Amino acid sequence: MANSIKRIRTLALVGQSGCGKTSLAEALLAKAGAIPAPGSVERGTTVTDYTPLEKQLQHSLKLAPASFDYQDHRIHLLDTPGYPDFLGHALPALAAVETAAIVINAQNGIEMMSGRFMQWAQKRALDRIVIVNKIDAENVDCEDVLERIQQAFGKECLPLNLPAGNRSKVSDCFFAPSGEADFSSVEDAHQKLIDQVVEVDEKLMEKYLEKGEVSPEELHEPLERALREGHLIPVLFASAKTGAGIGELLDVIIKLLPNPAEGNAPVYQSVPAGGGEPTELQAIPDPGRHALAHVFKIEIDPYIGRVAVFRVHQGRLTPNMQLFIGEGRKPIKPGHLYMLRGKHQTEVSEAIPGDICAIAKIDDIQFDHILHDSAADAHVHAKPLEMPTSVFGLAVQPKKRGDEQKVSDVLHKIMAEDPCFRLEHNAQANETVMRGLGEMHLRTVLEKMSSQYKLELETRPPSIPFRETIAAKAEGHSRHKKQTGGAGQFGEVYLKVEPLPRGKGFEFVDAVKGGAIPNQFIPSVEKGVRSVLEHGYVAGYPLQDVRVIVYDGKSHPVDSKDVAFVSAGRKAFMDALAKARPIVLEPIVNVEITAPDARMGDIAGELSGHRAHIKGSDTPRAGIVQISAQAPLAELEHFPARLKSLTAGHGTYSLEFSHYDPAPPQLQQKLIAAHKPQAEAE
Ligand SMILES: Nc1nc2c(ncn2[C@@H]2O[C@H](COP(=O)(O)OP(=O)(O)O)[C@@H](O)[C@H]2O)c(=O)[nH]1
Ligand SMILES: [Mg+2]
Repeated sequence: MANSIKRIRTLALVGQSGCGKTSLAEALLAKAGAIPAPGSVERGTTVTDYTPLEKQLQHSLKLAPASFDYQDHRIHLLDTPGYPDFLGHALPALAAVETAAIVINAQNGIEMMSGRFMQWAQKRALDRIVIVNKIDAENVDCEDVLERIQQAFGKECLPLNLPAGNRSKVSDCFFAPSGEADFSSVEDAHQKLIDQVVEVDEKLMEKYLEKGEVSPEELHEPLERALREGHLIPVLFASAKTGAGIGELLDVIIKLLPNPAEGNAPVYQSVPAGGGEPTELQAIPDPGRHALAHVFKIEIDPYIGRVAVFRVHQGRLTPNMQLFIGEGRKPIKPGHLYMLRGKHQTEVSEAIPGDICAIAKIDDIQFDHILHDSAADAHVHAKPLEMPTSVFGLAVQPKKRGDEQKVSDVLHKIMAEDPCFRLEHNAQANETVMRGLGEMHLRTVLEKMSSQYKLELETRPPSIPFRETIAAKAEGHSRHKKQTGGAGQFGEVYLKVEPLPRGKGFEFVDAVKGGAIPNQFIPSVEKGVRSVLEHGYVAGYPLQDVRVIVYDGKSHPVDSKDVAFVSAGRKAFMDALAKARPIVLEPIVNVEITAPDARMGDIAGELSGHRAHIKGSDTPRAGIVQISAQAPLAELEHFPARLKSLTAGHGTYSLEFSHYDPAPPQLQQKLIAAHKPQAEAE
């Protein structure tokens, strides 16, 4: 058992689907003796693809920790899904580890997700290694793959070992560089590694230049620094299938990869109680301090209930301590702490910095929560995980009447597990919309509903989330006066409206001088103004990117009341909107398409027929084209079906919200006209 943080290693396996992450996890677990033999993705016998749906679909759908011991070290390995649709389950892994291992499929070379994970890991200042897997496969050219890696990710990508014996094993280039290699030479690769590492340490560099060699001990600290600074990105060759390079990979993990004290410490933020700018806060990997742990995964198992998986960054967690959940004041007692290996749980007596563990059955713990043991840390938050926006939507409705509550419960469970899955209720259209990253994401949710919970849903494209804004400045005025027998109502408001830059939302400015509207009525005016926002002015859509400046008005010593100013505020705002050239905005999305390159022309034609604008295309590998485009979401309703038929099912795509743009005049008129009869009926 590793009782010291120096003997802990944390590592996330990330990369394109199918590159072999789950199989690598099997190979590592088996080599370390944690399981008797590697399981197989095809047979559904792997440790990390343990859910029924993963076994059925034969690919990973969620993040899965696999913790195991190897030579007196504890390794916390995180397996992640590789499809862009499941990024909500993959990106959180990067918040829990010192090292990101970007896995590359030797058959395919660099794929779309390889590059994206490389960037995300760099942004979070993680140490990075590249694992080239499947070196055993037919027609693999490892030399070419290495060249492509260096072209794409830089010359700091240097091999720590090289394929040998016609790709049946690997030869070490760092510790004992003496073997043969299929290409290049072990000595040459060794030289390049040392040259690269000593560059970060001037003194060592001098010594090296003088004496021509340095000892492995002297290299340790500079190597850690080179990894931390991204000055060295080791490349390792392996085959999860034959086991080539797996023992070597384990050795590199314990000998060279950083322990939790050696990586770049994660950045937390302390957000002041009343709101305001957060201050940065460095967690200190010391078991003697206050405890800080970050919940990066929630899983709701139909039998076990809620399991919260966290990474300890500071202090020590024990089963019987009092823990606070984020800003909550009510302490909890974990009761049991578990270390996970897929669905297998092992009870442990403590968790120290670097450990990845779980607590079960505490329903208040949510994704991204901080667990801590000091009221002083109530305002500590994790540095935000930048997640892609979920724009792909489906309006859903249970097939069976009476299932509404059950469906809603299950959808909320799925939402608790997946930060990229959202539910919206569109009151205008009276529809429940689920939103995700792509078609596959939502189809998987539907399959899970059906297979695990026996709930069937009807789906249709959702209404498009149009918005309204104004295109000009204008003034508005309203006087609310009522004299009905006894007490009267009086309030008068003058205001101006101005367009704000796109995406700025709404601003209310109180510029009233000399108490023309008494202070206590300003919130009423604001309430009246805000009451217009939800349903907009011309077409019934939420209004945004508008500033309202209330600058004058009148009150009455007896008759002025809240209701009078709410009403005057609302009407003055409507008066201004009528003159401020109100327009409808439509959502524009980034579309990334991967398809056989022979279909490029058809896809481009399909896109430009729908007001899309093609930004670029790329050929990541022979026969495959990647197209980036921007398109109005309103035009993409039939795109999934079209792409499927154009590519015989081989095309994939993902959507990402970009921005709002004014809708073209014809569409504006259509939407306004569709709203009119309703408005008149009100
Ligand atoms: N030939 C060969 N096939 C592999 C290797 N590793 C994984 N595979 C196969 O590649 C496919 C995808 O593997 P999987 O581990 O699910 O990839 P993941 O999506 O990255 O988790 C499966 O059919 C595996 O059996 C390998 O080293 N060599
Ligand atoms: Mg997998």
